[in-house]
Amino acid sequence: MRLPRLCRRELAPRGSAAGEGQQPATPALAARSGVVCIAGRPNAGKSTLLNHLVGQKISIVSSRPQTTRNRILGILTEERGQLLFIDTPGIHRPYHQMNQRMARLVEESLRRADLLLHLIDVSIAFGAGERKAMEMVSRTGQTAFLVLNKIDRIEKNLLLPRIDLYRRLGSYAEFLPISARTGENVDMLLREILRYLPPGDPMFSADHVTDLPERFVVAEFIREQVSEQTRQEVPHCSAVLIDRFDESDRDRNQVRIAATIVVEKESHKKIIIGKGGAGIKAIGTRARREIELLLGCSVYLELFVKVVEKWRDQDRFLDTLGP
Ligand SMILES: Nc1nc2c(ncn2[C@@H]2O[C@H](COP(=O)(O)OP(=O)(O)OP(=O)(O)O)[C@@H](O)[C@H]2O)c(=O)[nH]1
Ligand SMILES: [Mg+2]
Repeated sequence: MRLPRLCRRELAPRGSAAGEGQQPATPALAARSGVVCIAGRPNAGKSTLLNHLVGQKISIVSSRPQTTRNRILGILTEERGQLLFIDTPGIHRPYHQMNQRMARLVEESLRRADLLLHLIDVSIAFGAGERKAMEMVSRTGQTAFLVLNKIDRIEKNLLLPRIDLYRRLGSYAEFLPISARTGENVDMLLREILRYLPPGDPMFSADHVTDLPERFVVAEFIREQVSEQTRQEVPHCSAVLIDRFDESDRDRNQVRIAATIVVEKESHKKIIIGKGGAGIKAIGTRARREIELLLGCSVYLELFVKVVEKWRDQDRFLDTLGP
């Protein structure tokens, strides 16, 4: 059996902050190493932060909440050490079996990490959901930072009262305001993380950016576009299955992919396909662009839509979705 190809660090420049176009440095002697889990409410910006930290898009981002459904490892290798960042699903009340699995995965990822980053969206008011997330983080007994994200969206004078509130309610080792989108203060966050981690050897070679197979990330990139192009419950009720991943022409710079977008109702299928197929065409065009950047070659992408009623409560179906 051929092992699935893993996503590698993108070495070609991407024309943005991500992808520096250089070989990552090998960690120096006595460099730091550890697992840092990023957790928090849905939509707090966890995946945006992970991508920014590793300098490459590996975790999907969407303006709709509850986007991430798996544990997404992002590896940062530099002279100061190798950090393994774990992006997790947003902490929310789980109704479906799928969401219960997600909640268990968050608990487990929190327990196994060396350091926790509890990320909050500072532009929204503190509420019961955030309190639950705090409780979940503090139950682990692990060292945790409170990372106040989206500072680009608020007046700076609102920051101190928020920090005070969290200082009174929780026990965090550090309070760090950042913007994962603009990158403001992310370097400072990284410096603080390194200060808290022990010296250790790298666990992955310097060109690894994640442990996820390309196929999985491709399915995620398609799901990201479903999430961005549809509304209300459709993003939550959609999954993507890769039917074909044909790499036989990869040396000629082409990969052929066929994938099925699974939804729960006929009405969702109609929304995804859109008027005269315009919806699925937009999803396909945008997803293809992202996949081409990921794989570094041209991609022929075929998309299908299928209804599987109540798939979110079917264990056997859920088993087919992981990386
Ligand atoms: N203005 C602003 N928007 C941000 C920032 N960080 C993330 N966002 C936006 O917030 C939305 C959610 O970001 P994600 O990274 O998908 O959030 P998440 O915490 O991973 O969400 P789930 O996977 O659903 O738990 C997206 O529209 C991001 O572009 C930030 O620092 N500033
Ligand atoms: Mg996410």
